Amino acid sequence: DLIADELKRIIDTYGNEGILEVGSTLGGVFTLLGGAVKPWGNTSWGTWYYTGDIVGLGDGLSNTTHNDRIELQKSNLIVIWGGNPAWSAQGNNMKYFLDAKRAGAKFIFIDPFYNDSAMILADEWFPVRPATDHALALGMAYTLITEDDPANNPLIDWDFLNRCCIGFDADHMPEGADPKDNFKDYVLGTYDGQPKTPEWAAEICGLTPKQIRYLARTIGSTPKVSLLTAWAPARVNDADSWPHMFMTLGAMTGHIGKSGSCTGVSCWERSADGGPFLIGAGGAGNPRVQNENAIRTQINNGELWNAVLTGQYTAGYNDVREVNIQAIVHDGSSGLNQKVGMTKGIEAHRKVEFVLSINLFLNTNCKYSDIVLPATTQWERYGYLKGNRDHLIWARQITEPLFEAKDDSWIAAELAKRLGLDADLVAGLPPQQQIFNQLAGAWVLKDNGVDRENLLTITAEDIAEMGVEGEPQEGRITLQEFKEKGIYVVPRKDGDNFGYIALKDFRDDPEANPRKTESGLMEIYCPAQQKMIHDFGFTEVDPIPTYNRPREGYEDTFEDWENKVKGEYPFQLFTIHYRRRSHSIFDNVPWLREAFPQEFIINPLDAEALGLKHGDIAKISSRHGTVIRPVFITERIRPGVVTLGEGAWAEIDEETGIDRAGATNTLNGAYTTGQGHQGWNSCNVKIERYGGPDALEQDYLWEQRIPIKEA
Ligand SMILES: Nc1nc2c(c(=O)[nH]1)N[C@H]1C(S)=C(S)[C@@H](COP(=O)(O)OP(=O)(O)OC[C@H]3O[C@@H](n4cnc5c(=O)[nH]c(N)nc54)[C@H](O)[C@@H]3O)O[C@H]1N2
Ligand SMILES: Nc1nc2c(c(=O)[nH]1)N[C@H]1C(S)=C(S)[C@@H](COP(=O)(O)OP(=O)(O)OC[C@H]3O[C@@H](n4cnc5c(=O)[nH]c(N)nc54)[C@H](O)[C@@H]3O)O[C@H]1N2
Ligand SMILES: [Mo]
Repeated sequence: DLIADELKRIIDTYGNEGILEVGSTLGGVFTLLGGAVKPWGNTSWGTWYYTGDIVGLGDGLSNTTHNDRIELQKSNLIVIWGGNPAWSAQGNNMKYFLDAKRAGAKFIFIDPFYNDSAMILADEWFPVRPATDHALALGMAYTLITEDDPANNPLIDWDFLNRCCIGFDADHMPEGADPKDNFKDYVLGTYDGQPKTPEWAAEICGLTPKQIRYLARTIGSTPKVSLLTAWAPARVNDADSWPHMFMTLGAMTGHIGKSGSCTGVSCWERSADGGPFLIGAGGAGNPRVQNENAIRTQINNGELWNAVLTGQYTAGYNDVREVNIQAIVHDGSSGLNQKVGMTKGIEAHRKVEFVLSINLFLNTNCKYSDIVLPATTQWERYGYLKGNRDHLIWARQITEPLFEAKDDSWIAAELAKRLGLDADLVAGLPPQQQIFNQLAGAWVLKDNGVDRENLLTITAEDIAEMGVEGEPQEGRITLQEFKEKGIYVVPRKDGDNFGYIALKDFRDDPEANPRKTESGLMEIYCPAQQKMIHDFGFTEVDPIPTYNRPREGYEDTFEDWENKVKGEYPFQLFTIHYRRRSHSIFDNVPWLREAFPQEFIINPLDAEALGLKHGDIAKISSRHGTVIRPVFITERIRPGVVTLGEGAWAEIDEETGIDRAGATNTLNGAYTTGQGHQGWNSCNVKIERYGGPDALEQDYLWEQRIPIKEA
């Protein structure tokens, strides 16, 4: 009743633009109510989101243009450029990398941190500075161009560049473009007077010129290379041209579309295994909730909290609009903790008239809410289906709902009733029916690799037992077997019909199998990308992948970059996805806190200079906020660079404003750049000694956020 009254009041007073919905479990309610303001902008993929596709590398498969896990075993060399599958892959995809290692592949890691994946796989580690990968790649491109000798030392795949790409050199520019604007002349510095030599790149990226040449020569001369990156290097301010650069490097070295060779993103559920899915669940079958008259206002994540505070946001190029947000609804979100600029975010939450959170736990936004509703966890619900390329998992309920927790659908329906909306439509089908529909629709590819068959045989008794409506059907395994095992894995072997060599059709015959670009080719010169970035209205890029100096990258650690005078924030922070939790989820679990401390990782040289000993408490400040955390000293991180796992639950001291928990978005500032992604791995900080180990109690000993201590 309280929530319904408050939402009504806000809409009556300020209109639908008075409500900001960060999350989606009440999506149907807001749609029927006439809409709410939504945040926009990619999180996970960084700049791969739009850029990978528009330049012609991405293929709609979540930008995963890498080969499948069996092809991976045929590579001579696997480059993991900013990726840590041991911590962040969904599932045991490290096994696929280990299979490749056992089959003889050599591994190179390009990462500021010698991560756990590198510890297991790496033959060589190149500790690049964060947010400088583009400069490194340009230095490599220079080496390839100047050292390539088709007869005696072939490093560049001219056949691929000439047949499959436009824009590499003056002879391959699209009609109407100035031939001087080609990539090769940019790298050589023909017209801008700045050759992008390994020496030029070294100054920015921190590898030596010798290392940069070695990387170029090795990748250029090795026959079969999987050139893989995860999303982290693209979650950097102003990195819109990075995917373009990565594609260009792959195209130059020709590691695209061949057995054992590929260039693409290998991350999360797609780590080490590219290609279309071989198995999948059916749809839940819920009716669509639609309302043509609902408002469509969207505000970019980078200026979301600022828009709440100032009443202005960017809607496109030269298009600043007014908005008056007076309610924030976190329906299944950790948006306050997880979006850039949390310090301003907290101010914004305090400024508005009403904040509601619906969550499984009392996370950060709950703390700054007027009303919190406890939702059931996945363990208290009927279950769900989830998978990856060759797995499907059926997770089933393990407990009845605890205490007062209610399903999101129940909450939405109860609210809808009070707002005079169609509660049944908003709630969707009963949970059993939704799961049944997904099971009945589950499919798996037949051995011929083309046709689908039902995954499950379902009997009339199964249907009666689930208490749902449906028809019996024939499939590969019985419902009972799937229920017992909880998982089905598509069997794989070399030579089966499920193998995947990304972009092979394109390489073999680009005319018959064009990319989805204007030219149908890979566009090293890409006007469409330039226009798209321009139209977002934040920053600009060139049609070729030129280097853009990122805000709060390495260069910004200097007050005077030309004369190399260090500034107030001399260190670079990147915020790794941490093994203790999934983003902010489970950060409250004391066992996990004890097992995987929220430590600030720093190199011994830096620690010594700062007078920090292992376990001391460091005070880390950026232009946007301050945290304190124990230090972990290790040579596994390069000097000048520090990391802190993202996702800790902020614990801001009301008096000092210091965050004791080390929530990284206390430090990450909000910027709007390029395509409106968030640049979490570009952040400048200063570091001071705060005290000895006793200056801050270990977080696993802290009192938990449990509001109801007794039943
Ligand atoms: N500094 C920094 N920040 C980052 C990143 C980074 O690298 N560095 N990474 C970013 C990335 S890639 C991502 S994807 C985002 C993730 O950002 P979020 O998705 O906001 O983060 P989560 O912590 O996963 O929050 C999900 C919330 O939903 C709740 N929840 C889960 N299931 C349900 C449900 O069924 N019903 C309801 N009502 N609630 C539910 C969980 O308890 C949790 O509080 O974080 C981003 N933030
Ligand atoms: N345990 C756990 N797993 C997760 C998640 C989680 O929160 N916890 N989140 C999931 C989600 S939503 C996502 S989007 C993925 C993200 O997965 P990734 O994008 O792979 O995420 P990260 O762990 O941030 O970074 C991977 C590696 O990149 C390095 N790195 C960081 N910045 C740079 C850079 O500028 N250049 C280079 N070369 N390397 C850099 C880091 O040191 C790290 O070793 O992880 C998923 N998996
Ligand atoms: Mo993500």
